[in-house]
Amino acid sequence: MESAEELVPIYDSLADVYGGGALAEEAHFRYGQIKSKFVEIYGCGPNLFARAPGRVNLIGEHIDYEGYSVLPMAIRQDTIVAIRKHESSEGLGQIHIASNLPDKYESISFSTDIHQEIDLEKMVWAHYFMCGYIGVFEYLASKGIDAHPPFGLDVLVDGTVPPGSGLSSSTALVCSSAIAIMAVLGFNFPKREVADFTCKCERYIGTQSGGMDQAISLMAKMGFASLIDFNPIRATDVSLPSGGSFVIAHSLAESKKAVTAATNYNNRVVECRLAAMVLAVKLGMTPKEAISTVRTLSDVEGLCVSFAASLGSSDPVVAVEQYLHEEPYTIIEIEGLLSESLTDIMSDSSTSLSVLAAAKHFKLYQRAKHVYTEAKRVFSFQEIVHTKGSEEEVLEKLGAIMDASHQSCSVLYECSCPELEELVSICKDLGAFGARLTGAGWGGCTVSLIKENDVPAYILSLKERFYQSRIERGIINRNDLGLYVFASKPSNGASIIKLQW
Ligand code: NG1
Repeated sequence: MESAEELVPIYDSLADVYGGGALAEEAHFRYGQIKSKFVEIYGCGPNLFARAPGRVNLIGEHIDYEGYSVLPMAIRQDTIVAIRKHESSEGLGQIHIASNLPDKYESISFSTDIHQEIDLEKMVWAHYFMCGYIGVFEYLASKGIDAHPPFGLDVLVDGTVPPGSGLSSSTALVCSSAIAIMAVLGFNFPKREVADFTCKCERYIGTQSGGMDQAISLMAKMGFASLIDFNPIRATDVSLPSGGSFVIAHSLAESKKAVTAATNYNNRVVECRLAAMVLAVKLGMTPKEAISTVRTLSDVEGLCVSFAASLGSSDPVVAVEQYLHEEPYTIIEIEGLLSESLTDIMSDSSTSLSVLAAAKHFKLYQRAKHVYTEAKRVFSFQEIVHTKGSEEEVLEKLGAIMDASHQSCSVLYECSCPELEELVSICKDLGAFGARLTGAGWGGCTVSLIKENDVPAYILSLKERFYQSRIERGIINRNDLGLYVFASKPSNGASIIKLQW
């Protein structure tokens, strides 16, 4: 169990972060290059580095924002932020942010105003850094710490988590930025609290995200996946099944979560909230009570389970099947059930109002059924990992849960896309025990479970069956294939790095 008060670790050796041998050497080379680039841009070296990993979610999709536990692991791909705080003699200055890929991610400057708002109309990549910046100062203020004046910063970002891949490149950037800012101001805080405030501040980008990505990025331990619980955030180590390996493969469809939030990600958050309120009313709450007390499906699980118990079951889905209908709900129907207009109910959230403006109807039955069944799959997965069956038997059972999760994401939650469907079906054809989309979906990656010894042959076949035609069509470069399909061991969580060169 992760200690609640464990601070973000500070390392002076890259072997502590990445493991020893060739991995540490490779990291040394990378950090050396970042430092040289920093000097080239800003004329002197950074004060420190911070890094935060991406993650792959093994099971538990689209349920973190409903308050349910999830089971991800950190991957070796990460984002590094090199940072220097301006001296007081340099005046209050500005925040200068550059990247290792200047052609794709242009340099940009922001004011040091700690109350500035993110301009959602003009999205730029460095807004994720600014989410972290605003988040740190809000957190400091909540603790009664006055960190004024906010000195200018020079920043260089180097990332290896593929963007729009469902591997949480956005969170790797927000978390590494927040930690770098915190550290360069001379602070360190418990990982759990950093996970909590980075989850809140990433929402300034316009998505109503749950807390899975920030929690695993901060609290991951090398060699383990984690069961992440919420309210309060907790991480429990989960050993992965022996003999199995998780292979991550990109569908090459980019998942633009922030841009499509009103119709995709935030739409699902709103649909779940509506489903929860309608269930609450059907199960006996007054509309007023439901509107003021119910936000998520976990808030009404108790009511659903009590209803199920009256029919001899303990499954909340029984209530969903009884009280929600499969045909999509119109706004008028839901307003009739809740006796209030949806725009009034959601008036405290501009991103929810954007969902209402974009939506024609709401699939409450399907979304609620996905959430309750997926929440159960997380615990079944964790239980099976800990059982003592034969290696093959354990992998088969885990694979079946992953397949069921994909089916539910695809059919009930509708967060898949043709490229993900094609890739999942190829993974299954090639003998994966299980294969599913991972992360938000609507593009991005799949994760599949296969025998460890079969990894090289499996990846080779995936290349032939899925990627070869895309290489021929010029969609990707053959030399970049390693970025799109790889097996990953669970890596370390975020850290502050102070190197003696
Ligand atoms: P990705 O795939 O990284 O965009 C998103 C959310 C998670 C979770 C998953 C779906 C963010 C930062 N992350 O992840 O909280 O809801 O989708 O399970 O929004």
